[in-house]
Amino acid sequence: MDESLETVLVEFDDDRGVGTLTMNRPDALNALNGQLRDDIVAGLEALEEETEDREGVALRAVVLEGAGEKAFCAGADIGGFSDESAGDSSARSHYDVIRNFPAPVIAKIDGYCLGGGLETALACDFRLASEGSTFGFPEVNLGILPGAGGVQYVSKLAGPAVAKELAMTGEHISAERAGEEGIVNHVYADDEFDDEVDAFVTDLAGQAPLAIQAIKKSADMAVHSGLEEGLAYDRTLFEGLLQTEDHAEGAAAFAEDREPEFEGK
Ligand code: CO8
Repeated sequence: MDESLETVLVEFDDDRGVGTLTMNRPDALNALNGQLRDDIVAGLEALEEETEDREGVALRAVVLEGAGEKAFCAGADIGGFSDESAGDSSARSHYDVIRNFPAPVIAKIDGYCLGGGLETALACDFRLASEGSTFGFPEVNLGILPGAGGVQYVSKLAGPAVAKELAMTGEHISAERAGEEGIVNHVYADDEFDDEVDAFVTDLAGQAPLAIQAIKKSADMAVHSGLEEGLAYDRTLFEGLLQTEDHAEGAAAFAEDREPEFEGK
């Protein structure tokens, strides 16, 4: 599969079951206009459609990246977001679609990751950054706050003091600092970035897919539930996974001292 939407390139790697969406407005540092937001949703739907008729879980992970050398995404398109946001409230937001997507979504961040771009990365399951990347919430300079939950997310990941510092000053922070604060999972040297991300994604895509889906749900549940409710939810997920062929395969592979081959069944 190799599909081009107006502002997003969509690829699917059959061997690993890995989809890649490339936000493709490099001249505007991949700023989010309405078209790009719609195309991210359409790209994720296209990956699901491409893989849904295959047996088991064929789509194991999705990488979201930005085209060009300078940015993952420089936030909402400043030229148009005041007009667009008003009429847009009933559309499924790309943030929600990423959050609820069954396969894990990995933000591959190489360059500026600002405003709505950082919120897009925060909606993903993982954030992997090159060391030259920078992060920030410049919304305050426009007299607004991050409108898609950025302060909430950073408060949970790094604490309210860091969230306030980022959102109230509008200053950019380095990838190293973002890593120290837990806003990104890993920071890699620029010249090793592609290989390291590839290795991370390949490992993730090789894990038992139904377990990965359940873990995504469990971790997201933990963010908005009490412990008792979360533990009960995990027990239900666990009992379901015990019945899967992937679990039988994992146990057999362990007993036979070989690598498991998971099919998502
Ligand atoms: N929107 C539109 N165009 C942009 C954006 C943007 N956010 N960022 C950069 N560009 C364009 C520039 O206008 C420029 O275009 P051109 O070449 O035609 O002049 C091109 O990208 C390259 O940018 P620069 O020349 O400025 O590159 P620099 O390396 O000098 O600077 C920066 C890079 C620091 C990233 C700088 O471009 C900048 O500060 N950009 C604005 C960043 C910003 O403020 N983003 C936040 C926007 S607000 C937001 O995201 C709110 C989300 C709320 C969601 C609400 C939903 C309802």
